[in-house]
Amino acid sequence: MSIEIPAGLTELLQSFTVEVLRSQPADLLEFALQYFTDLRERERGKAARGGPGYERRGHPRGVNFAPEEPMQTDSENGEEEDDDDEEEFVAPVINRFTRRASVCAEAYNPDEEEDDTESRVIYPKTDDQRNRLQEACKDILLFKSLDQMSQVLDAMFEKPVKCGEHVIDQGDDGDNFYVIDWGTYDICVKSDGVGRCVGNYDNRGSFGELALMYNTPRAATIIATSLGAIWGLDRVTFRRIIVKNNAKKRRMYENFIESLPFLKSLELSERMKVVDVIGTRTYTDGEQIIAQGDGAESFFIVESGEVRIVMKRKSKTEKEENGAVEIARYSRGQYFGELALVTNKPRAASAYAVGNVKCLVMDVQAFERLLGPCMEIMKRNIANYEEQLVALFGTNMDIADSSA
Ligand code: 1OR
Ligand code: 1OR
Repeated sequence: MSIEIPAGLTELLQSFTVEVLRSQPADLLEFALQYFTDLRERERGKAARGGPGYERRGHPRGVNFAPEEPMQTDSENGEEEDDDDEEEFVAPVINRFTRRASVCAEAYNPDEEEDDTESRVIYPKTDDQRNRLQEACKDILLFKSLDQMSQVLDAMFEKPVKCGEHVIDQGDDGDNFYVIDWGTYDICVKSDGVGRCVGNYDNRGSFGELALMYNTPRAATIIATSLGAIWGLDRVTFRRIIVKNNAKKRRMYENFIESLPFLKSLELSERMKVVDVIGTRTYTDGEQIIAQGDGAESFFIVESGEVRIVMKRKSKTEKEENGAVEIARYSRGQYFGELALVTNKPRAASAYAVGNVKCLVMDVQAFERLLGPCMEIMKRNIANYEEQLVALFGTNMDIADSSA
């Protein structure tokens, strides 16, 4: 006598098991009760709304669990938005390398895009992978102040990279956003048929957000210059979480960014792109924000609080330091950390928080890509530094050598 396994049972139990392993509940029975109650509620809700995702797919709700594949629901099916539907449980599976049929420079309107209700991708991870992923993501500006960070981490998958591999090719459709775990990568841009390397990543950072944010072809080619590994985040999850968060950021920062005199050479749309790529960092009283002599990766705008800029000088003949001098103080709306990015030299001074400080932060690639039109204003200011340097330290040494 053979026992027939009811359709959907395996998937149902697998998705439940995955949620248990992911959530590690203290009370399994209570969790199971909640899980299946939620599931039933959602099924009823879907049925009441016409349930487009499921009917079209023609399979029972549940997970096609395969360790190598993500578990995901279809989010591009035109369902209603539902920001609060955080606990969606999973269903099958798209190929993460599936490319969009076409792209164009669509208007930026996340509210019309992928919804929240059916988009959960989960790549199971070992403890080691999760730790490495968390470390790699902790300074990623696009991930700052996200409510759904655990969903982002769940959805990321590891991808080993060979030296010489093109991780992204300029002109392609955007499939994934990438965070660097380790390895070095060149950024190459081709224009008028001539390709050139315009920058690089050294064991940290992220790339591949532009094509996903703006539905445009890839703007650059990213080539691994060593062995390495990266973490990918699929386009659908990226748009569902990051692009939606960007809409919130635009609402929060639009007026502030509009009010900044040093950005006034930018078009409105360019200023909004600045908002899209910034992250916020907070500091407590006395905390160091920048260390003189360090390599530079970021540019800062003070949102609240006060920042002290302090410079140590060593005389050219003696090796001792001449002591630290406070050279500037910045408050809301003022920027710092541009000098090292413009001159490609180490940080010329240190920056410390006075009281609690919140800064908007932009990475060097975004700074170079977006703030070109503001360079005149910044360079004029840098010329002022030179004059002040002479006045303060009685030297006309190159300002960017001040860490020497
Ligand atoms: P994407 O989805 O367009 C290529 O795929 C990625 O390269 C892009 O997202 C960015 O994440 C990353 N211009 C364009 N893309 C850049 C640049 C860049 N830097 C990094 N990416 N720059 C201007 C070049 C004229 C900045 C160079 C430092
Ligand atoms: P950074 O990337 O070199 C330190 O990191 C930042 O301190 C620097 O960019 C500027 O944004 C900021 N000379 C050099 N850097 C200064 C100065 C400065 N003031 C602020 N920064 N001078 C002060 C002029 C009032 C001249 C030196 C005496």
